[in-house]
Amino acid sequence: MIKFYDLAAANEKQRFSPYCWRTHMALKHKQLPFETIPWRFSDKEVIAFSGQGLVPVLVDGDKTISDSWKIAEYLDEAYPNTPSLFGSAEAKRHARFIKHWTETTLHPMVSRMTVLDILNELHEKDQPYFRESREKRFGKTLEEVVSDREDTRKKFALALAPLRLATAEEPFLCGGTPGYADYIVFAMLQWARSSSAFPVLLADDTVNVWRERMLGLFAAYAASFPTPGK
Ligand SMILES: N[C@@H](CCC(=O)N[C@@H](CS)C(=O)NCC(=O)O)C(=O)O
Repeated sequence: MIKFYDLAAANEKQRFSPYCWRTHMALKHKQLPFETIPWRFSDKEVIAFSGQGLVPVLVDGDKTISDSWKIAEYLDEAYPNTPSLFGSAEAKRHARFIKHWTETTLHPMVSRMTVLDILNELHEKDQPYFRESREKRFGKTLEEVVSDREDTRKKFALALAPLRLATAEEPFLCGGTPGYADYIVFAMLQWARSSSAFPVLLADDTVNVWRERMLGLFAAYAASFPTPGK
């Protein structure tokens, strides 16, 4: 059976990596049975066999694949008879644009709203590494990073305009049914939902309608995972 190493909080069932959430959704979309192996930041040696230090890492028989985009490509190539993640070559290029938009514009804002909450959800063995590496990245303390998160949320709402407009026109970014572009953006919101009680979306934002649609996919798969305090 396919296995993948998936970032876990102190609560082993709480999974919060935006990249791993892409892989969760991709595997459900491909209708493939799989198991996840909970992994923590300090378990670097456990995934050393993959030749790098980030999750997700997918193991399918004798194949090991790291990087969420490469995993999605692998799944479509290795399992052509289940629903395609990308669809056409053109659609795949559009998904690539969505990936870049998500990682360069949206991820930094979510991080600036939730990074201190993430720290508090982590297993204690991960906390010193997380604080040190993220404070180095931001050049300030995590408390300082989140101090203006109300303002960040306003900027985030503006940045989400393309998603808001597209999902008002059609149920999913990929049209009538979801595809990998949807999973990329949804995984970013699932990262926030799984690691922080701070509502990164305002209650009246219509992006919530699409998010709920995504949470309901595959027998409410993503909704079934624990969130902070639950
Ligand atoms: N480009 C990679 C990025 C994966 C990545 O950054 N994963 C994070 C978890 S969200 C990680 O493993 N971080 C380990 C660390 O920071 O030490 C992908 O798309 O899979």
